[in-house]
Amino acid sequence: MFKKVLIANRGEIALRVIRTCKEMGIKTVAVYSSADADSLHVRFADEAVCIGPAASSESYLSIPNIIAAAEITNADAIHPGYGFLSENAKFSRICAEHGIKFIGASGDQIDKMGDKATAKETMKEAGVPCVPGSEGILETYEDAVTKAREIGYPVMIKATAGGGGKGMRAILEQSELKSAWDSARREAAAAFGNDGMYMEKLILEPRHIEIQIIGDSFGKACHLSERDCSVQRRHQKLVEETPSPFMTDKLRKKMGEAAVKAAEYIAYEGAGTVEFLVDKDRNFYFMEMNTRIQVEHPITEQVVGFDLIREQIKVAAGEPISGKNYLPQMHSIEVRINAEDAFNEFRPSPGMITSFHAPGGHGVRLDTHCYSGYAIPPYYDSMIAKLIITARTREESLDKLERALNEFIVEGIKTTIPFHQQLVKDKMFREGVYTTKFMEDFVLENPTE
Ligand code: MV4
Repeated sequence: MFKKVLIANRGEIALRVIRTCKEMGIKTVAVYSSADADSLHVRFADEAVCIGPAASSESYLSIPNIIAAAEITNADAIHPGYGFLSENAKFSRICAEHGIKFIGASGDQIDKMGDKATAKETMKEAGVPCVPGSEGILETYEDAVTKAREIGYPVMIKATAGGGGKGMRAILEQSELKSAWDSARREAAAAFGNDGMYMEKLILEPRHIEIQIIGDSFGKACHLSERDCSVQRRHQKLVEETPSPFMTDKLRKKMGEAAVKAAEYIAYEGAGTVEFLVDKDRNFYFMEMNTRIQVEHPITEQVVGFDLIREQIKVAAGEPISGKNYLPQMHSIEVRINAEDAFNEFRPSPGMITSFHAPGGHGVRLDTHCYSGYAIPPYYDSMIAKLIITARTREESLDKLERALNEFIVEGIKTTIPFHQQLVKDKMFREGVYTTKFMEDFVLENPTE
């Protein structure tokens, strides 16, 4: 087992990893930017190294600075958390070259899944269901016209370097294709320096349902059931729950088997997520694979009963997995609390938290790095807490969520708590009949108007 793990991240996930390391008797090294000197991850780690100024590009994204911190402190592994360098193939390879275990995917696996057209081809080879569409990249606009006719409108074009909706366009009829093609390519070139595009049949009002998997260094993988992440706004997840209200035992078995097949085909090592689009008839299609621990991993931990960070560390250290799959024994829901003004387009609201009271009680877990007197820096993402509720049924979870939100006090900044308080009372949400289109139709009432 590792003796010392460096956590190449900040915020709640850095704390989350430190906690598990402590329970496992592993020493921890925090790294921090000058904007995070007062952060709890710095306080709670055994050692802390300042790796640069506030700008992420010169601190949390600086490979030389992080490797230097690991070498100085003699860390034998690096946990990257999510975001930042967690899906950076170059960083994974550089860690390996320095004899530091990267607790995550190999450079080759990250490369394979990071290029979406390649990922899709690989999954098709593995026998995982994919949306009908182009085989690989479309070379010219004329190729796109031909392919769209062949697939049949409506279609979607996607940037191969994309993800998170950038460089992606829905096209309902041929008259829209030219301008969509040009603007998506331009957007992809500017955002990723890669304007490669591929095409798929458009799935109307899909659900976003993902399967958590874990693979070991012996080529064996298992799944830990699904998370429904359909409640999103501009490709930012707001709420995740498991089991999905749309799931059936039969569909879970099929999607779970497909996700395990995907992982074993590439001999995936570590925790990963296979994302699927699910249509109204419960057909499911591979969308993307995330080669990292995700923000929403706690709901899975709550319903299967174990610590995913511990499992990540164990497989990274060469331990085998048990080999069986895990089904949800409870219901769990996570709401992301962001320092944002929900009544003003979810505009970021950084600044000093003057008062902070965490909700508690049975079935309530709060993963956060915040406290009264903590100043949220403006340089990083706006998530300040994850409220994770667990109960025997969805109904009990939602009642408990409503109760917990009502006792959650954050003063000094705007948060998305008021949004969640309205969401939890929404009829459609309560009934569990929501798709990725849900937030487009959701009307938030502004109590001050
Ligand atoms: C789609 C789709 C419909 N049909 N692909 C959005 C992010 C990117 N990773 C893939 N996305 C989509 N791909 C086909 N063929 C609809 C979406 C989509 C979406 C997917 C998951 C969650 C939220 C979404 C919001 C808008 C569009």
